[in-house]
Amino acid sequence: MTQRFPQDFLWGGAVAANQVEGAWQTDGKGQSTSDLQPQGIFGERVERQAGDSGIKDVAIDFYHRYPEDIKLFAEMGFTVLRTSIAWTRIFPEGDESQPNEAGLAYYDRLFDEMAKYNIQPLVTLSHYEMPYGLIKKYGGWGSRTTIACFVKYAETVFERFKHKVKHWLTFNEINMSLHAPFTGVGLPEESNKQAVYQAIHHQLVASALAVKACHQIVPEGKIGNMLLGAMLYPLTPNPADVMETLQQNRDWLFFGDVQTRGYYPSYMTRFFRENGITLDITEQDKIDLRQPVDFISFSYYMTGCVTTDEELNQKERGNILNMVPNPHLASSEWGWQIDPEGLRYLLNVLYDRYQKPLFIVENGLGARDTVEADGSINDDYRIAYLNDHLVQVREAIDDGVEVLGYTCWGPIDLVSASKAEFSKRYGFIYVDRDDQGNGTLTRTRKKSFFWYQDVIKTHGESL
Ligand code: BGP
Repeated sequence: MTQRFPQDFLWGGAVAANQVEGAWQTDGKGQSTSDLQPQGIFGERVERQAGDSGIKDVAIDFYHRYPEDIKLFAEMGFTVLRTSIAWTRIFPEGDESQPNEAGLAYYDRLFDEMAKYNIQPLVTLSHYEMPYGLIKKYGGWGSRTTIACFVKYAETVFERFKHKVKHWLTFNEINMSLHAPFTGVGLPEESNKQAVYQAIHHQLVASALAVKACHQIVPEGKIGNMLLGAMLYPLTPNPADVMETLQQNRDWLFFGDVQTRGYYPSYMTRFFRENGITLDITEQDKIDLRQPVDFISFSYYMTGCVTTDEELNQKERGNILNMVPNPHLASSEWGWQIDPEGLRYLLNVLYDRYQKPLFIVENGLGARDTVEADGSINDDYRIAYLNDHLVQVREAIDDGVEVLGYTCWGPIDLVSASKAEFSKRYGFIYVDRDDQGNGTLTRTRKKSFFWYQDVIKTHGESL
C-alpha cells in the first residue's frame, strides 16, 4: 500500500470562534447563544446578569493572541486552519442593515496573518452559535426571517473575504440540532419534533442559499456541509438490530442527503407521516434546496451500537449521544469509544453514497494532560489515537476515497463544547488555564506537537 498521502493533501487543525476567541463583548460583538450556555452545548440557556462571567468570555484569548498561535501552527507545517466567524461580530443582533466594520476588520487581520505562512483558511459560517437577538425577536430558526438574515451575513463575509478564503462550510454538525435544539436552531430544549424539523428545514434552505451565494461571489470558491459523523453499528446480527441501525443512521445521513442531492430523501416521507410531522415546504424552498455542496465534511470521534433489546436500551450509557457501547472498543474518560477503523469505514460509506470529495474537519482525543516538573507534557495517548486514525485515513485513500484534507480538533487547547471546561484537552499546544479560569494563558508545545510536525513533513510516511 501507499505510505504517503497525496502531495496536495491539506494538513492542519480546527477551532471554533466561541471556543477560542474570548473577547466576547469586544469591538461591538453582540451576544450569541454560546455566551448564554455556561454549561456547554447541552446546557440550559441562562440570561446573563451584570457581573456574570463565563469560561468562554476569555477562552484562550485567541482574539488577541492569534499571531503567536498561528506562528506555532506554521511551525508544525499546517497548510490549512479551520476556524469559524462569529456571526455576532459581523451582525451583533443578527438583523442590522449594515455590518459591524470592527468585526470584519478582525477577520481580515486573522486571514492576513495566516496568509503570511501560506496557511489556507477553511471557514465555518456558523459553529454552534447564532445571534441571541434573532432568538428574542423571531424565535431563531423557527422563523423564515432567520433565513434571510443568515444569507445576508453569508453574502457579507463572502464579499469581504472572497480573495482570502476559498474553502467554506455552512453549519457545524448540522445534525446536532436533533440532540441540542437551542445550540443548533435556537429553539427551547423541550421543543417537539415538528418544531425542530421545521427549524431544521429553514436551516437546510439557508445552507443551500449560502452554497449558491458562495458560487456567485467567491471566485473558485468551494463550499461544503458539516456533519457529526457518528456511525452506528448493529450490536448483534439480529435482523431487527440491523434494520434499526439503518434507520438510526438515517437520522444523521438525512442532512447529508439533502445537502448533497438537493431534495428530501424518500425515507423521510414515511418518518414524517409516522411521527405526525407536517412541514411547511414551499415550491420556492424546493428550488432553493437544489444547490448541492461541493464537498462533504464531517467530524469523527467515535462510533456506537444500536440494539432493539428493551432491557439494554434502558441502561444509562454515559456517552454524548447515549449510544450503546461496543464491547470490542475501549473508551476515553468521557465514554467516547475509540474506533480508528470506523473512520476508514465511514469514509468509504460516505464516498460510496455521495461520490463527492470528503474533508475530515474534526478528529481527536479529549484527555487530561499532566505537566511534568520540567514543564514537559508527554501526551503519548494522544499521539497513539491520532496515529491510528491517520493510518486508517491512508487506507481509505488507498481504497480510492477522495479525501481533501485533515484538520484535527483543537490543535491548541480550548474550551470543551459539551463540558464548557478546560480539563478536557485536545491540543498539540498546552494552554495554561484551568476550569475556574485561572492561569497565565502561556502556550507550551506538547510531545504531540513534534509528532504532528513530523507527520506533515513526511506526508504521513512517519505514521
Ligand atoms: C464537536 C464540536 C466541537 C468540539 C468537539 C469536541 O462536536 O463541533 O465544537 O468541541 O466536538 O467536543 P468536546 O469539546 O465536547 O469534547
